[in-house]
Amino acid sequence: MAHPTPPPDLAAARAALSRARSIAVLTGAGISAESGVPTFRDALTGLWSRFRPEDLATPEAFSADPATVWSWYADRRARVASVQPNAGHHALVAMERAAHARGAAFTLVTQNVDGLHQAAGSGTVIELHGNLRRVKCFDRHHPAVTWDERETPPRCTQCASLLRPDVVWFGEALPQAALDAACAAAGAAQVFLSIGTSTLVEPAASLPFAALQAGACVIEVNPAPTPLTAHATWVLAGPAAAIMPVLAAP
Ligand code: BJW
Repeated sequence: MAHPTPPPDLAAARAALSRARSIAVLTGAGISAESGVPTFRDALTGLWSRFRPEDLATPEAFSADPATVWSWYADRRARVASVQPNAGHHALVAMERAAHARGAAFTLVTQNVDGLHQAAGSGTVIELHGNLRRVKCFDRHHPAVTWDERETPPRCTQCASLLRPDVVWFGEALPQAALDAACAAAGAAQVFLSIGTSTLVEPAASLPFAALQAGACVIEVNPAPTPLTAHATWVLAGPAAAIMPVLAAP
């Protein structure tokens, strides 16, 4: 039986990806939704529909109530430890391998803190907002490898400061090397793929616009519109786990 004709944006996006000599990808929470990791801003299921970010995802919140913030992140850490990458993550691994096989540059930038791109087998992953699986101390950023789960929060063995998740909270600077690499990739990309992000949180939200300004074609994969949608070259409206395998298929 013949394959159905793909919709025009999908066919055009596939063709652009297959020709591009440099591809940059930005992912957000939506790519992990089908792995069972909640997004932040989806109306019914997003974390921020139940919790206030200023109570949990700021350094001020941690200083005011470290036990609550530590426990909330400990729950999330336990949850991501039990989930698996989905077809969207795996499609990006295939896309990276295909790009490298034909000598094209491929840069994967993620806002996600769940480590699922690495679990799927993606090569270099630029993490803009840290990683939930890592822990560091609040005062001096000493990394912690083991800690006592009975303490909420435990203390740093080097300086006795409280331990916190190694993620980027509102008002905190992103890791400079990661941000520099992401900006460079956006500026050099011929095709920029924005997947599963609301395109609301800066500075990550500016990356697809920087790519557009530098002359890239921008593909958005998202079931809902975002501030990028009206500007994207091609919009693929739907869940990443369904669209990405089609986009990455040889
Ligand atoms: C699917 C799907 C499916 C669903 N398939 N898709 C300029 C202007 C205005 C404000 C600012 C600005 N510059 C800085 C700011 C302030 C702030 C900011 O951006 N605020 C805005 C919200 C107004 N930014 C910051 O504070 C940043 N820091 C900073 O700029 O510092 C400057 C500084 C410099 C020097 C010294 C000191 C400071 C830091 C931002 C940190 C963000 N942190 C979080 C929490 C991480 C830890 C944790 O996990 O708890 O990062 S917030 C949260 O949002 C998380 C995410 O990475 C981030 C982005 O969210 P994302 O991934 O887009 O998820 P959602 O839920 O928003 O969207 C999901 C999307 O998926 C939706 O569109 C769905 O439709 C879609 N979807 N199912 C595909 N199956």
